[in-house]
Amino acid sequence: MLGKFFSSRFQRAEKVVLYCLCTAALVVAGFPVAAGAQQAYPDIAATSLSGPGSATPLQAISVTYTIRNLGQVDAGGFNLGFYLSSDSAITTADIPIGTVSVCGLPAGAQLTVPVTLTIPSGVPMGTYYLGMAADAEGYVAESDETNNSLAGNLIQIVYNLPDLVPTAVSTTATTVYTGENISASGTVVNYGAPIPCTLHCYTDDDTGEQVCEDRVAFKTAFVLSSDNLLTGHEFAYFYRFGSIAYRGVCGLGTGQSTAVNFDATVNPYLMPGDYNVGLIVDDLQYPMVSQTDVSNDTLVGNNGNKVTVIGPDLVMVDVSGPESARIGDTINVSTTAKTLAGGAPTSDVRFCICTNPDPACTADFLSSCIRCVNRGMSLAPLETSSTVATPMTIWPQYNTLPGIYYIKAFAEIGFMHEDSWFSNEVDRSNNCMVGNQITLTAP
Ligand SMILES: [Ca+2]
Ligand SMILES: [Ca+2]
Ligand SMILES: [Ca+2]
Repeated sequence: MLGKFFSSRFQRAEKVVLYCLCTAALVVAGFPVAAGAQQAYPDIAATSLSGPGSATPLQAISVTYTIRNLGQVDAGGFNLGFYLSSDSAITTADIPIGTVSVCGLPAGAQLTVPVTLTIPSGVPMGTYYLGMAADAEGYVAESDETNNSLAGNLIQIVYNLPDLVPTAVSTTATTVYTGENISASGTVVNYGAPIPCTLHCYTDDDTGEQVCEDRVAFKTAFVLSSDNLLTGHEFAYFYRFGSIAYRGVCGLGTGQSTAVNFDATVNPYLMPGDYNVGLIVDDLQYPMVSQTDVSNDTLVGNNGNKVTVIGPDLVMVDVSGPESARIGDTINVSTTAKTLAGGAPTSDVRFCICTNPDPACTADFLSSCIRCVNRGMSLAPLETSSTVATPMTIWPQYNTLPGIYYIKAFAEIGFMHEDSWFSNEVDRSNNCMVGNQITLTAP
């Protein structure tokens, strides 16, 4: 009995064999059914089962079995399930490895047809009973329900390589802002061959002493995913923009599990929306461990609960500079901005001297400007204000005339990726500000 954990765990790995065996395929055997017996019900009985003595995960195995109808009444359709069990009592809580649908079994008939089953990945290394159970769902009312399951020969599940499987991932966070921290935890199991933990030793440049630390055998990664499919995409995305949380693991023995805890920063450029939490073992693109199965390296968890990510909204609060300057002078201008929602650690501020005082934050806000400089600005999530001051030279450009100008500032959050501009800001209409007038005089 391996319990419900394994039963649900292997549900997706179960290879359901759906073909129907009808009367033409039956071998009606001459075993005796007592004449005049009073059985008014069918009686399906599992009478023999055999398969190979060993197998590896994902291997197809050939299994031979016999079921009989010992009753005097024909049995209707039912399912025949095959299992791996740690003991000789075969139940549906064991690890399912396949199902055969049987259309029906006439009274006195027996069915002997070899079936090919696939050992699912993630079955812990070890020795199991090959098992079968007929009509576990109880479609057929029988005179004897106790003879429907049978343990066959022992089968050893062997691994030549490790098989890492994420088995849990969750967070208590329900809403997070971009740039904010999110904690999560997960569990990783190695069902396959052991991964040894080795030491990495080096000489500390500062102290000259030898330092030894655990060598990372593989990495685990916590991700937020907009869908249920964790692919290399998320991994590459977080790699590139640096907000994935990794956790290195030194080694993991056969059947061992390890907890991995993450303190992650939500990518400041993540698009607002609802996300699933996901756990990835090893690196999907640059794996550190050779495994028997990499198709089970990802898990979407949190019991279906999503995390709502709220994007940034940068708001200009102030912009100012001197009220007069000579063309060619260096002046100092400054601006203050804050975020009303998520963080914006790397926004860009553009300071300009412009002729048009129009404050409307539209595409041509800066079109009348004679001189601009860009500066980076960092903003933490929520209500944090940050001031950036920068010197700016009013170069005597050929068309710069003395007169009245306006100091303007425009900030934006986003990034360039493959020649396209991406911004996750909720509202960009409040990113512009017109400051004081500045009177420029001839150089
Ligand atoms: Ca029976
Ligand atoms: Ca794996
Ligand atoms: Ca904004």
